[in-house]
Amino acid sequence: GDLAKERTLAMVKPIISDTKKDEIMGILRYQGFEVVCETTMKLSASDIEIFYAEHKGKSFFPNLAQYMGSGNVVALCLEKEGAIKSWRQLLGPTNPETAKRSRPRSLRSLFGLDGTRNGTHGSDSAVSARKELSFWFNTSRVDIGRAPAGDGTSP
Ligand code: DGI
Repeated sequence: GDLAKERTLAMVKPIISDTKKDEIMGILRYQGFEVVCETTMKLSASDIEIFYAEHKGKSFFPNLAQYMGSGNVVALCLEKEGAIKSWRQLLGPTNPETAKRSRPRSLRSLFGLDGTRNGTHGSDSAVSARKELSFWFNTSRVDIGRAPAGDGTSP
């Protein structure tokens, strides 16, 4: 294809991680995503405040934090041409109820439980993919790509 290979951060969130992980791995491989690396961890409250820092203080944050700390999270570094946008498309809308109506075959439609417990995650941009991959993985071992110009990390 014409698109550059990209890496993005995916998560299979609690509850779903115990029951639907293998099914989701099958779907993502069928859709052409390569799993570069994978780890499973139960996040602490402070981990969740770091990962979801942009949402701290919002009305839904307590529910989000409770859910994300309620069990294992599977984190995946996925690679594909145009991976960031492609994975967001496979996820579907943030709210599973919306996803069921507009994108019935999306992962959040198929596996999400409600607006908080939507089951799966994907980075929404190249900047957040770098940030989120570096949260989960040792960046001296996992190539997370070049820093976009102007974020202060380029030479
Ligand atoms: O990038 P997304 O996960 O699609 O969405 P986001 O970054 O805006 O929000 C992060 C997570 O927080 C989302 O996956 C589910 C939860 N969330 C977002 N907006 C709401 C919400 N949960 C509830 N209950 N209500 C919301 O409005």
